[in-house]
Amino acid sequence: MGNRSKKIDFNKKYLDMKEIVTKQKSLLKDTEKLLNKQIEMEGKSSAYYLSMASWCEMKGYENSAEFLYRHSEEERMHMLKLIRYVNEAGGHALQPEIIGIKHSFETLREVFEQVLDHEIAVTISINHLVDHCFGQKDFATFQFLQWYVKEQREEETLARRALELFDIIGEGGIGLWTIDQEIVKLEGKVSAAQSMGEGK
Ligand code: OFO
Repeated sequence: MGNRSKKIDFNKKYLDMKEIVTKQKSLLKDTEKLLNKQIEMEGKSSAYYLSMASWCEMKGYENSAEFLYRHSEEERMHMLKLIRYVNEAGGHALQPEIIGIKHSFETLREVFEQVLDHEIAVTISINHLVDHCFGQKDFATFQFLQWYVKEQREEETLARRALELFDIIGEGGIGLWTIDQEIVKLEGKVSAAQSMGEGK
């Protein structure tokens, strides 16, 4: 057999194989749809935090800006992780269209109030997805999502701690400057506290 016909033979086998794999697709349509909605939500989180980071940087809140730039990157990673999972499970992950991102904020406190509101909305969405997968006996996706359940617990706590700083320190005098200094230290403290709670 010449090289060319070997190549054709291989291509044919590969196409047949793809068909077999597609028939064995494990993801239900409803689950795929919900996962795509979650992809959109993570993409929006990334864009929200990027916009907030830029506002903070422009206003001179450098540490808050760093904190939010980093979180924007993390949310993008959450989105990519979901995209790869959906495609590996035989579905089609869709690049979300992101519009309507807010660019201006009244105060630094408003930024962190919105971070907390947004993280609570993400947790509700993840819980709904987990509940759906359990109901459908899709235990593979259920297990995959446990990472997000844990991540949300940490992110919600982090957002709460950030907001508490405004009440504890106060915004008058050098208060805002101090809050901006303290915000970056929170991450280490929250993850250490959670590791201790998990007995690590
Ligand atoms: Fe904090 O949103 Fe991702 O998971």
